[in-house]
Amino acid sequence: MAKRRLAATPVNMDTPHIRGAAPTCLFSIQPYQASTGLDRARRLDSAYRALMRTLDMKKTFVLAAAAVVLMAAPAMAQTAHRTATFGEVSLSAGFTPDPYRVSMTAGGSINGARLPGSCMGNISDAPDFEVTYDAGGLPLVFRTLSSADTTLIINGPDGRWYCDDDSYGDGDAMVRFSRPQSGTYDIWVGVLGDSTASATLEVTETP
Ligand SMILES: [Ca+2]
Repeated sequence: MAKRRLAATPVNMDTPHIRGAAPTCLFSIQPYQASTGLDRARRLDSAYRALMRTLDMKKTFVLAAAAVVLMAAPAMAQTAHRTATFGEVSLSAGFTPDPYRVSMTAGGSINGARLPGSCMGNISDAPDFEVTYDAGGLPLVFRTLSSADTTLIINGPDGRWYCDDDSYGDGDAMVRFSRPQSGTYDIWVGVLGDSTASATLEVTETP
């Protein structure tokens, strides 16, 4: 009679027979779970150590890659992605006030003639200024104002170099983009004769 009741009600947890069986059942499961937990902990620890080793390798690789870039930088010079010394601005077509003016100490110890095209003037490694421009139907013009003989060296959104010496008169430079592209313009204001000079960069859409 008792055997039949047990066999007939195996899923009823309130049945005294099942409650009585529970400790045996738990006893057989607990060591297994403890063992699985330990194994899992060991596996996790092992995986963690492997991950740390991988990260260390990657860190070493990244540091090595960075060292190569640092070594390459002086030879390339004028790397347009470097942070501009005198700041950056985002301008959209029709911006005000126009002209947008930036005061700076122009020039540097690098001869701009090393760049492609007819660039000239002493410049720095990092750009002097960076303009991110959202183009419309207007031209985009960069020009310098200085008592010194200044030049302009610009790396456009197309990656090309645009240079000028005296187009704005009195030794000042001007580069005009009739149909400017949207994107980043990295600008160096060069100096002829001296290594550095006080200068103002003007960004304007007025021809
Ligand atoms: Ca000039």
